[in-house]
Amino acid sequence: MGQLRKNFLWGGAVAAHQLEGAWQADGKGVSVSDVMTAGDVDHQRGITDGVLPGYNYPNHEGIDFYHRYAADIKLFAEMGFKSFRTSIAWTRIFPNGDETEPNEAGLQFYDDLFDECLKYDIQPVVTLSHFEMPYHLVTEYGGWRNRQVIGFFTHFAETVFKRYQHKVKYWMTFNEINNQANYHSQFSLFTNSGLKITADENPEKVMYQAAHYELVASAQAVKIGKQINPDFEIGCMIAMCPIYPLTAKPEDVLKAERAMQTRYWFADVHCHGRYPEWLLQYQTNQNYNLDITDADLADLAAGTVDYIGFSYYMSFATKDNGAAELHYDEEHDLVPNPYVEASEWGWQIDPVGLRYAMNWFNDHYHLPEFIVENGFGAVDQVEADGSIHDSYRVDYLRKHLVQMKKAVIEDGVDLMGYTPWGCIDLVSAGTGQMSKRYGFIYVDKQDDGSGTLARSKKDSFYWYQKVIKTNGQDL
Ligand code: P53
Repeated sequence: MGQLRKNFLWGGAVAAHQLEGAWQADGKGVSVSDVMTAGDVDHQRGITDGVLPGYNYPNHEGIDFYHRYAADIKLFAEMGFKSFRTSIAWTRIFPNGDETEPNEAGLQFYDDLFDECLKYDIQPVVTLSHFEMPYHLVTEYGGWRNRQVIGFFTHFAETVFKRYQHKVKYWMTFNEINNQANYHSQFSLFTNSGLKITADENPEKVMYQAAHYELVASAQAVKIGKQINPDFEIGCMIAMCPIYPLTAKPEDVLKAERAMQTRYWFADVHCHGRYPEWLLQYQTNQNYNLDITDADLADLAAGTVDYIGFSYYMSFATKDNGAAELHYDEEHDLVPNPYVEASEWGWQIDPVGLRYAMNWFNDHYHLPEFIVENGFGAVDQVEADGSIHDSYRVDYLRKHLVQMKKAVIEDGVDLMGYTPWGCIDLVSAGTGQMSKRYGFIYVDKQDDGSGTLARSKKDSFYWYQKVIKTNGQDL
């Protein structure tokens, strides 16, 4: 009978820009997340031309983790965390992105942060790029549509690999690199790749070009990292939302298959080191003539990842719409799945889909997996005595852990760890809200920016503590 690894990396996940705040401290530059305003379930976040007066930019303060991390990590340790996933804000190290010399104060911050984790035997798991590239690379270079950005990124990667080679073993290159498969979304293109599409551009073509440069940069980073420390484990990070056919109608099944290909080819390149045939054919048929050199292809082949890091929140469903071309556009092609419920933000809750996803990854790539995000964004109610009874969050996580264990114990998936998202309440990436909470730890901060920033334990804190203590036996 299989079981969870003995050194299973139970923990929690965050991203620098969503909790650190201190957006200008100690020489930090402006990142793409610093020019994004607050939205909500009905209103997309705005992207302003630089930081302008009169707007609410929730990431500027975050939850002030930059100044409070020691107390927060102490709480993580109290829950029993074995790992803590965060990202390094590129703009703390290279404020503009194109400098040759790094900013020492930024490097020192992450030294201190990782030391604090290691003090409690908590392994840092570090994402290099999590929706926070330097804004200067957008305005001066056009974001990832520019080949020069590969060099800026690998310089950043090499700098932090060298600096933290004895403190960090687990790395990931680009967070949810495949969100931009939904190239109709300005949000995804901007957060993933710093892209602002102009009127004369084809957004799909620009996306494929930018993603190619990122994949080359990722592969080069893997190679550089292994030279610095052969014990590094460097993964990709894929946003996994399985896409089901709504019915057994063959056209619906084929549509869902194309949708899966369109959303997950990024993982093919990361894991196999080459493009899938369908995509090469598609790009040829579209006459995209992308800038993909033989040297790039050699880089991709030489820089495959060690493991698949992925987020899992929800599943999607699609059906054929009778269009002549087999195509997939999330805005128009996703349909509600009548067999599952959804969160207040419309995210379809599907624990069985997690087991499906883990099997799907395993069958395609035969690599270790790491669930680096999972969780339930919900509004929490603070009682008069300060307690927070978030049974809905425990219920969501428990159901997913049951399926996670089946994938390991019954299906033989090799799973490295589980780091649920937003282990402490933080700014939502999608909406910029505080009220879409994921944490085991509540943070007293509201959507309008008010609040004391005080931390308190929710019921789920004690539940997760027990889960970790029993290595997932007692859910
Ligand atoms: P929020 C879309 C679909 C799945 C995951 O999301 C996504 C997104 C983008 O919103 O993002 C990941 O905060 C991402 C985190 C993010 C988390 O999921 O919109 O890696 O940065 O906070 C949850 O509720």
